[in-house]
Order: sequence, then structure tokens, then C-alpha cells
Amino acid sequence: MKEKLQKIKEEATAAINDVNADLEQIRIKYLGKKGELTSVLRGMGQLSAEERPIVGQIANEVRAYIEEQLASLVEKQKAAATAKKLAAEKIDVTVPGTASSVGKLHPLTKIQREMENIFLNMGFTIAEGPEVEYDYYNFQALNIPENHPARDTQDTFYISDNVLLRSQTSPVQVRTMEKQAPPIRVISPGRVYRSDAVDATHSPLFHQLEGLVVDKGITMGDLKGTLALFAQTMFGSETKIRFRPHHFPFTEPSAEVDVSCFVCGGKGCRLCKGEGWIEILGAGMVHPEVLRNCNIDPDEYSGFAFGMGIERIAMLSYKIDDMRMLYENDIRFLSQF
Ligand code: 2NM
Repeated sequence: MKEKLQKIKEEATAAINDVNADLEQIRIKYLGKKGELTSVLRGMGQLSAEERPIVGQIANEVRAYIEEQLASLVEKQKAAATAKKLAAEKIDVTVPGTASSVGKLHPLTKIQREMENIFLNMGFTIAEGPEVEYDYYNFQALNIPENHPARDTQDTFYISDNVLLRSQTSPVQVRTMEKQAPPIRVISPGRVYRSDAVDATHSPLFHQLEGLVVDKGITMGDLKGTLALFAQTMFGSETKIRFRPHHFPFTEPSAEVDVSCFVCGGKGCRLCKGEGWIEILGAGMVHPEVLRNCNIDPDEYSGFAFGMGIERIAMLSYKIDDMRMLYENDIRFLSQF
């Protein structure tokens, strides 16, 4: 019987030493009601009175031993499971992360906002209007005669006889003057359309920012001061402006306005083509006929207006020599701004 117990102990130990062992099965096999140890204890009745306590003690020791081994197996299996889980979930916190690319504003949007902010800081507000416009607001109200070349279908996209894609943002200013009494100080940035062939400086869709001030006693001096401050803020505090006489149907007098070259300071270089000056906008005093069309009395009020191309300002500011770059959405180009 002692040998039987010894054998049970050895077999149980071997079974338990396997980390993958099913411990419940081992418990049932050796310690259960129908287990090997129990069957040995059942047979103890046949033993002599001297042997019974000795075998009983050995049996108890074997039971205690197996229980202890089983308990340690539980611990081992738990530790193995934890180690496996940790290995599977291992994170190397020193591995460099995957950088997510952050978007940015389009160069045209950046320049438009920069321009807007300069005028907002001077007290202008932003006015918007339709891109599909009546012939009346785009031409007639602006004193552009019926036979003017700008009205030609060669230059303007017509939707119908009297509806077109606006070729300037001036109609927004006509609409503003119609519904708002002076004093008026607005800028109108936005898309405009002209039937131009695409090249380095032309696109059928481009952007303009026009400005309008109407009040009592507004003079050419106000126009010059406003544009000088704009030019200095946009291109640098040393920038000078120069007015050259011009003609627009909607302003009188009218001028084309240049800024001193911000690359060479006026000496002449590649950017200004040796001129020392760069043309950036058109401007003038609002024609009395335009004021009258908007029910503003030109004997009481006067105003100035100006208009410039946002693409042109962006190309000058960023030294972009081909306008098409602004529309091609090439990320290698756009990511530089
Ligand atoms: C320009 C040049 C000169 C202009 C005129 C007006 C309005 F509505 F007041 F008559 N708005 N914008 C204007 C004047 C626009 O763009 C080159």
C-alpha cells in the first residue's frame, strides 16, 4: 500500500509538472471521490492496527502534497497566461509615431484674407453678392455703354440676354449703394469670370477685391491715403504708390496705380522689368452717373472706388510667375505656403 501511495504521488507529480495540464482533470483523477487516493483509503480496513495509522499518515501527506502541487500549478498557469498576454500586447513606446499631415490654407485664400484684414482694420466691412448677375448691375448701372467692348460675348459669359457671370465685383457695390445710405465703406472680394484663354497671367475664373467709400466730402486724397496704407501694409512700410491717368466708365477721374518695386526698391530689376514700379490696381472717383443710378445725390455725396486682382497680388507676394500653379492643386506647390 505504501508503494501504491508512492506511485500515486509520482504519477500525480509528473502530470502536474506539465504546464499545459488540465488541473481539474488531475484533481478528479487523484483526489476525487472515485480517485486513486480515495480508493487506497477505502482499502485501509484490511490493514493491521499498527500499519493503519502509518499508511493513513502517508496518505494524508500525499494528499497534502498533491493539493500543494495543484495550487502551485494554478499559479504557474496564471503566470504563463499573463506572460503570454504581455508579450502579445507589447508596445515599443520609443518607435517614432506616424505623423498625420496637417492641411493649410490655399495661397490665394491666405492673400485674400490678408488683404481683407488690412481693409477691415481701416473700418471697411465685407459685402458679398451673386456670381450670376444681371446685365444691369454688371454693366448698365456702372455707366458701361451698350457698345462697350467689355460687354462683348467674346469677353463676358452670358447666361441669357440680360443674365451673365459677373466680370467684376462692382455689381456688389452697386447693390450696396442701392440699399444702404452713405456713409459707405465696403470691400467686395470674390470670384469673377471673363472669357479669356488660359495662360501664365489669365484665367476665365479669377478673384477680385474691390473697395468703395461714399460719404460727404470724399476726395482723391482719401483714395491715395487708403491705397498708400494698403500698399505699405501689404508690401512693406517703404512702399510708395504712383497714380497714372487712365479711363474707366464708372470712375472720373480714373487712374492706374503702381507700387514701387518691393524687390529692388525702385532701381529696376527683373520683377518690375526695369521699371521700378509694378501695376497693382485701378481706381478713381465714383462717376456721378453711377451715384445717380443708385439714388445717391452726387451734389451731396462723393466717393472713391478701386479694384484689384487677388491672383496678381498673390503672384507678386509669393513670386509665382505662372497663374496656373494656383489652380492645379499640385501638393508639392501648395505645401510651400
Ligand atoms: C476698378 C477700377 C476703378 C469700381 C467702381 C465701382 C463702383 F461700383 F463704385 F462704381 N466699384 N469698383 C472700380 C473702379 C473698379 O477695378 C479695376
